[in-house]
Amino acid sequence: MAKKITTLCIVHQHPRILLGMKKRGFGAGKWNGFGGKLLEGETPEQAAKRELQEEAGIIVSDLERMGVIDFIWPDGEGDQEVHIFKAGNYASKIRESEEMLPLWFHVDEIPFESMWPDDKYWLPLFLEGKKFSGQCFFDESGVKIKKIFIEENENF
Ligand code: 8WW
Repeated sequence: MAKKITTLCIVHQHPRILLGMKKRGFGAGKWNGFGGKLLEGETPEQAAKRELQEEAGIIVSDLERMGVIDFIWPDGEGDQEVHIFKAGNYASKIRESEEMLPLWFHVDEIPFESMWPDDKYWLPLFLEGKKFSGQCFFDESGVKIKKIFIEENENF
């Protein structure tokens, strides 16, 4: 089966970032960026913009592609190639949706204990403006990462 391509977008207005509490579906109960699957014919950037509008009610024009991570699961079913974007300015007003409850966090108070366990490895790179790529291998429970490899890549 082909690996799913998904997106993740975090609004960064230093010293704060916008995250959302996922209210249902995959990753429910975790704080995360906004994103999800690509619709047919969409580029990752187009999908990231659409998901920000659907999930947080905001419109962004400029996205910076910060990294790509392969999430690899034991059964192969949940494998994803996630394209991670940074947004700065946005238009319209942030609103809650059925998927997400958006909230600003100070960069020194990011709720890593309520986030996917890999995020603590790459989010600091993201916040420093460094580009990265990586692979994260999960066990069945999704709690432990068996192995992780993240690297900065100037040629990304
Ligand atoms: N931060 N998976 C993208 C997504 C894909 C499909 C449906 C959302 C992870 C983060 N996000 C995700 S999935 C986000 C909804 C992760 C494993 N570690 N870390």
